[in-house]
Amino acid sequence: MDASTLSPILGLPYEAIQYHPTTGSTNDLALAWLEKGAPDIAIVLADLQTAGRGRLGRKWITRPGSAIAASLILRPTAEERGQLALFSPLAALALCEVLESSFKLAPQIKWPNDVLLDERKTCGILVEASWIGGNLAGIVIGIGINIAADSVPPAEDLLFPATCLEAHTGSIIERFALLGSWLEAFQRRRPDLGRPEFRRAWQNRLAFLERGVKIIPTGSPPVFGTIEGVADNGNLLLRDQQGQIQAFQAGDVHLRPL
Ligand code: BT5
Repeated sequence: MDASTLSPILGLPYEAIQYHPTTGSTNDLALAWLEKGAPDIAIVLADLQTAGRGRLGRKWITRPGSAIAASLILRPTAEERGQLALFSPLAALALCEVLESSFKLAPQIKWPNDVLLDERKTCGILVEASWIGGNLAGIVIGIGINIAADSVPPAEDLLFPATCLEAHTGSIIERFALLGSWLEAFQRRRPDLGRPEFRRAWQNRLAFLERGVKIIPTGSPPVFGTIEGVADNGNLLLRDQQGQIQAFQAGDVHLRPL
């Protein structure tokens, strides 16, 4: 695979694509490329990651030939800069829309941004920003999607149950074509960032809505409650056991269904 073969599949000029058979983390390569002047909507892909990252220092496992590991570089507009926290749910929403329209699946988004099928994780997203002298140079949206059975790590490596797309479609998925569809859906949805229709589309797919969950803020005792939805700014709204609505920001909490 190379950038010129991927160019028509992804709908991007080949100068905006880097493909690596093996790398540590595509997010690292994308952050480096961003600092060297990569354009808005440039992408780094790898077949195998040896040091894939999750959030809060966790690991993401990408096995060769069976998954998507990609990092999309964005240079947010002035308006988008006020809504950076919404880019990861935007990426999740775009994937849900592709899975619904192309494969008739019913994916859900585990707040803030994991994509689940039958309550098992099939996609993880890690957004990182690059700041130069106090100014935002851009952001990188890292997305890992489990496609074929080999991509699913053994249960002992997981904090939450995992699955892959082909376990639910029953047919083989062309992974680069799927990535192209995701890019298209992402760009179609991008102008909706922060608008009411974006929040509605996200909330309509929210996993564990109106169900009991445990929220574990880093360094604080867990909070039990029922998921009420998401706020316009992306915070999770939880009705606690006293009936009060509490808002949680992504990044410093874990969510577990009861
Ligand atoms: C995430 O973190 O889910 C973000 C994953 C982002 C991965 C992409 S791949 C391309 C780009 N380059 C990178 O280096 N990263 C991005 P988090 O919510 O913290 O979940 C991490 C947890 O998911 C781990 O602790 C495991 O329990 C679990 N996990 C690891 N690999 C998995 C996999 N392939 N499928 C499902 N779960 C996995």
